[in-house]
Parts: sequence; structure tokens; C-alpha cells
Amino acid sequence: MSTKILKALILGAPASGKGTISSRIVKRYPMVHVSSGDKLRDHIEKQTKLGMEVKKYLNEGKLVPDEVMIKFMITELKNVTNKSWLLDGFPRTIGQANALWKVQPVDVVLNLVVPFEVIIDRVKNRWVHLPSGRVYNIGFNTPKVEGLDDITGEDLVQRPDDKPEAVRHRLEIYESTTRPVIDFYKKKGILSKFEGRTSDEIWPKVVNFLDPLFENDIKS
Ligand code: G5P
Ligand code: MG
Repeated sequence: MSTKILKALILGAPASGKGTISSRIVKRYPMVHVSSGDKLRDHIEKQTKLGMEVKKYLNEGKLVPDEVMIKFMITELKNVTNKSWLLDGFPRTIGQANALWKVQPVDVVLNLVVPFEVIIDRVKNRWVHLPSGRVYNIGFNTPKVEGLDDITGEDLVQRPDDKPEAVRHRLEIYESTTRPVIDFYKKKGILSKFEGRTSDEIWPKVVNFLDPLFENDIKS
């Protein structure tokens, strides 16, 4: 058993590898991965009321308004009881960071730093399995059968917001809106930076950081 429940965030520009690193983290440590983007895409796929409301924002690479996001994500987090969690994609604005801090102060923040030119190249080759959020990248983690999810055999799709103009927009928003969130956690003294051009380069640094926090609770 862990000595305590760890509340962690993973931050980083669009396509910096948050989803990729998070899936490795939850394989190795007893944590629940809560990705705002995966959850929103699932709502869009299922055509729920929330899904219909947020679809246009995601497709254009714009942020969903704070009031919608805060209510949604804080409810999602309440469903994770007695387990360490890893939040991915939320908070993304100072308003969201303040709202989260009031209800759930976090313990550690992992900030992934990948050069923008690497990111722009990467998104062209990304394919996702919408129901699970599993991501593939041709040449990096290519699916066993082209266009199909390895586990379920269901179709993979490309994200509408991976179109070059939407990616550019997402990177601009990241610079202007999410950068202050990084400073917010830096000031709290809980931000750790993990730098690299590939997820394989970043991963051992994450392991070095998290292993001591989980001690006897490492799964693989
Ligand atoms: P998301 O879903 O949070 P982003 O833009 O923050 O979207 P994204 O695109 O999901 O982040 P990621 O999770 O950081 O990227 O990266 P990833 O999926 O693991 O990796 C990207 C690609 O690179 C994959 O194909 C992967 O296989 C590949 N890859 C990884 N490592 C390597 C490597 O080393 N080499 C190579 N070659 N490839 C690699 O948010 C989406 C939208 O939802 C809304 C917004 O509209 C947002 O734009 N939203 C919110 N709006 C407001 N507030 C919030 N809090 C919101 N959260 C979501
Ligand atoms: Mg992601």
C-alpha cells in the first residue's frame, strides 16, 4: 500500500507526449489517469449533451470555456476515491488552476518540455482509438494493423484538431494561456521539468522522479 495518495498533474504543449507518458505511468504506478481531452472526445463520440456543446471548440483547437471545464473535471475527480490520480490536460488556464487548488491542492506537477518543431512533425502521424484514448504514431508506435486498434480491432481516426491550422492555434493558446499555469505551480514550488525530443528520452527522467514517491508500490 502507498503511504499516501498522490495527486499529480502532467503539463505540456499539445502533442508533447502527455498521453504517452501517462499511459506508461499508470502501468508502473498505482494511479488513475484522468485526461480531460480523452473524456471530452468520448462525450463527442457518444453525442451526449456535453459532447454537442464542446465539439466546435475541440475541432477548431480552441479552449472549452472555464465554467464548463471546471464543473466537468471537478465532478470527474470526485469519482476517483482513495486512489492516486494523474490529471492530464486540466488545468489549462489560471482560472482552472485556482478552482482546482481550492478543492484539491495537488502534490506534484510534471512539466514536459518538447521543442515545437518536433511537435508539429509528430501530429501529422497521430492516430487515435476514440473509446479508449489509445494513441499511435506511425513510425513510433505503429498499430499492428494499419488503421485498427491493437486491442479491440476497432477503427482508428485522426483528430480534427490535428489539422495544421488547428495545431498552430493550439500551440498559440498554449503559449498565451497555459504558460501562466506553469508559473502558478512554479511559485508553489511543486513543478518539475522533464525535457527531451522523444518520449523515450523523457521517460527515464520521470521514473527517477516518481520511483522514490512510490517506493514498494511499483508494478513494473
Ligand atoms: P487534449 O486532448 O488535452 P492536447 O492538445 O493538450 O490535447 P494532446 O494532443 O492530447 O494534447 P499529448 O497527450 O501531449 O497531446 O501527446 P500524445 O497524444 O501522447 O502524443 C502526441 C503524438 O505523438 C501521438 O501520436 C504519440 O503516439 C506521438 N508520440 C509521443 N511520443 C513520441 C516520440 O517520442 N516520437 C514520436 N515520433 N511520436 C511520439 O485537448 C484537446 C482539446 O480539448 C479541449 C480543448 O479544445 C483542447 O484543444 N480541452 C480543454 N479546453 C479547456 N480547458 C481544458 N482543461 C481542456 N482540456 C481539453
Ligand atoms: Mg493527450
